[in-house]
Parts: sequence; structure tokens; C-alpha cells
Amino acid sequence: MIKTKICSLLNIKYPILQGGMAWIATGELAAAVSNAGGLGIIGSGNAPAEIIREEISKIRNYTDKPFAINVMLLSPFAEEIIQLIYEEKIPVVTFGAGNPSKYIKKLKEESIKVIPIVPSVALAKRMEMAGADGVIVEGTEAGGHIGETTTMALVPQVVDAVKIPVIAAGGIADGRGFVSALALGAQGVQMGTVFVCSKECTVHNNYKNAILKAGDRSTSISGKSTGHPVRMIKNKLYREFINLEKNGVSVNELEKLGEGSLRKACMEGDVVTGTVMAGQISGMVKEIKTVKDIIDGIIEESYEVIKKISKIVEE
Ligand code: TUI
Repeated sequence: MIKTKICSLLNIKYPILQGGMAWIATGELAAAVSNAGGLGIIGSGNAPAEIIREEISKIRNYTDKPFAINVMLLSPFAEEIIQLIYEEKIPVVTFGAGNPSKYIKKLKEESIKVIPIVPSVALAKRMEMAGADGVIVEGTEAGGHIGETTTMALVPQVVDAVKIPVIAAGGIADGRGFVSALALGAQGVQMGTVFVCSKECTVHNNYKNAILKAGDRSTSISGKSTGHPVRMIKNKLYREFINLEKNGVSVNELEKLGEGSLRKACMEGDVVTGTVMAGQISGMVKEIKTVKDIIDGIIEESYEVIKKISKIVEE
């Protein structure tokens, strides 16, 4: 049995979290992950509180297990989502795309577990000082809004710099990645792209198929010039965006091009002129499975990997 501090901290069976992906991580997906022994996370993205209230109501219909809400700090609705978290007594909150220091003390006073996502050692240290229960250390291999450092390089540096538990994210898709994260000193993993390609994920089938078709070099980063770099599958929108960036088009115009493009891909299935955010492990995802099969498969494979490595040591 693989048990870590994250299991007792979050009251979950396996130290596996599902990324709180905007437009993708709905109540249905998050409930399936929580029911399978991981931590399901509802992604609030840019949605107003009323929409997320419905997702909370869905997840509570499908599971009585713990779950989390991800607050995307660039959202104009971030404050009202935090209010909703208090009202609904959500047990765990993760934060992405910003520094949540100013919210942490009050959330802790309400006994809500706080786990910010960090792309650097500096922010991890600040989160520990501010009272966070743990940090999700996300490498540049991840899909969506990302930092610059790889999971392999960043996780051990954060592990050495803080005392709170570390959860590794970015570039993890199977038992090998899971065991690697533990070897780097992480107490758990968060995965996004793998769960997009689950039966329970409600995203448009075209989005899932774009990931299934992808290879190791299918993703790249746009938006470096806007200060909000985003990893996505290379498509027509990506090429247009990169061309405009190269030609020095203003941040305003670039943001206009990106506006609503994630919704278009996720809801309408427009994977040509919509944004298909996905991680570098897209090339490893070859079939749609149930969330339970994904999680059970990772845990089973991790025992095999540990056995194999132990043999190397013996020889
Ligand atoms: O947040 C994510 N991934 C996301 S958010 C998102 S929606 C979006 N769409 C377009 C542009 C921007 C966002 C899609 N994917 N992951 C967690 C994450 N947080 N990755 C990187 C960060 C991060 C970056 C900088 C966290 C903090 C930070 O520093 C803030 C500071 O002030 O120090």
C-alpha cells in the first residue's frame, strides 16, 4: 500500500490529485476521481460563482469523499469563488496562476486545507511562510499556464527548501512517473492531461481525440510575450498566435485572439481555432479509460516499477 502524508492530510486513499482544469474539471470528473480514491478538483477557471455552485452541487450528489476547488487567480471572479468556498465549506482549496498569500490565513481559520500551485522555489517558500498546508510544484511539462522549470529539476529543489509536503505535477502519466515523483521527494502527484482522456470527463470528444492523436512533440508554448505562457497542442490558432507574437503585436490584441478560445475547444469541439491545453505527456495517452482504471493502473504499475528498481539494486 502506498500511503504518504498527503493521504492523511487530505483524507484520501491514494496520493493522487486531479488537476483543476478550467472548463474540463467539472463535478462529474472530480467526483469520479474522489470516488476512485484520489482527490477530485473542480476547476473554477474564469467562471462566476453561480456556475461553480452548480458543480459543487453535482459533486455532492455523486460522492461523499473529500474534494477541492481550484481558484484561478487571474479570474475576475476569484474573490467571489473564495466566498463560495467559505459558504459551501469546501474542505480543500488549490490556487493557480498567481500568489494567494493574502487569502491563506482566513482560509486556515475556517479549517480549509490550502495547497497553492507553484512554479518556483521562491513562491514555495512564501507559501510555507503564509501557512499553506502543502504545495503543488508544477513543471513546465504541464498543460495550460506554466512556469519555466521542469518537474525533474524543480521538485527536488522545492523539497529541499520547504518542510510542508510537496505534490509533483507536470509530465506525469503513469506508474513510472508516479514513482519518479516519490523518488524526487514528493509526497504525491497531480495529473491533468491523463484525466482529460477519461470516460467521465465531460469535455468535447474532439478535445480528447486531439490528445489521443498527439505525439511527444505535439505541444508547445504560446503567450511568452504576454507574461502568461500557455502549453497547448499545436494547431491553427497556435500558429497564428506565434506569428503575431513574432511580429510584435500588442498584448491586448494577443489576448483578444485567446479570449474564449479554451471554451470553444472544450465545449464546441473546435480544436482547430480553439485552444487545446495539454501537457507534454499527451503522446503517452493512447486510449480513453474510466477514472478508476487510470488510478488503479497507476498504483499497480508503481508496485512493479518499485520491484524492478529494487532488483537493479540487488544485482
Ligand atoms: O494555473 C495553472 N494552469 C492554468 S490556469 C489556466 S487559465 C489561463 N488562460 C490563459 C492565460 C492564463 C491562464 C490554464 N492553465 N497552473 C498552475 C500554475 N500556476 N502554473 C503556473 C502558476 C503560477 C505562475 C506564476 C503561479 C504563481 C505565479 O507567480 C505569481 C507571483 O506573483 O509570484
